[in-house]
Amino acid sequence: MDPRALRLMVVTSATLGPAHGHRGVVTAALDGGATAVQLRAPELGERGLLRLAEDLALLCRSRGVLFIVNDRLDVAVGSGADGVHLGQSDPLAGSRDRLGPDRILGVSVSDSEQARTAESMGADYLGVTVWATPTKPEAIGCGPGGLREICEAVSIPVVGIGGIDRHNLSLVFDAGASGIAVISAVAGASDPTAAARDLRMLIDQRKA
Ligand code: TZP
Repeated sequence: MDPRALRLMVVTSATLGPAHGHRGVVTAALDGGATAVQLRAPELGERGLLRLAEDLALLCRSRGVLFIVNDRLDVAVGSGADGVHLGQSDPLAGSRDRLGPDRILGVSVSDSEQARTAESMGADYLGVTVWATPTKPEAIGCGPGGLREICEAVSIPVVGIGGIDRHNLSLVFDAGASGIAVISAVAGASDPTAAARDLRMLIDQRKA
């Protein structure tokens, strides 16, 4: 896949900070120049999630921005999303077949071995927790050094996540990542559109 589509992935939260709601976060992300949006709504049941994902898939498509559903492969396929992001506890075997060849498969990994396995099972990109974050306390960060090892182990794009903001994003790109995924830095901002625009500008400056 084109790694440029992963430069700035905004992950939604309905509860963080000022709580703009999933749609509010997505609208702000699109207006602020996010290149990808990931719907992460563990609080929603199947029907509510599907309805929201259908709405957001159309919205993102109309703006030419990648739309990924977290965890729920069935919802990703049923809603017309561009892809799904799975964790290590989600069943990876068979996911590529169920998604079909055109949808994007993202997989969270925390070391080089998991990274190579995910790549061999058809992942299009990898997500790596770089720093510990209150947003997902159970996620263990591997630091910029661990991220670099993973980036060097695979040939698919890698996205850093976890505690990333305007002050530390350069360390993530220095380690070889193609992009960053953020929750607090956009969804938790008082002005999420301005926050996304700021991150996008900093990333583009680096990549120029
Ligand atoms: N996966 C690993 S860390 C994380 C997820 C979903 C949360 C990232 O949130 P934040 O607020 O950008 O640190």
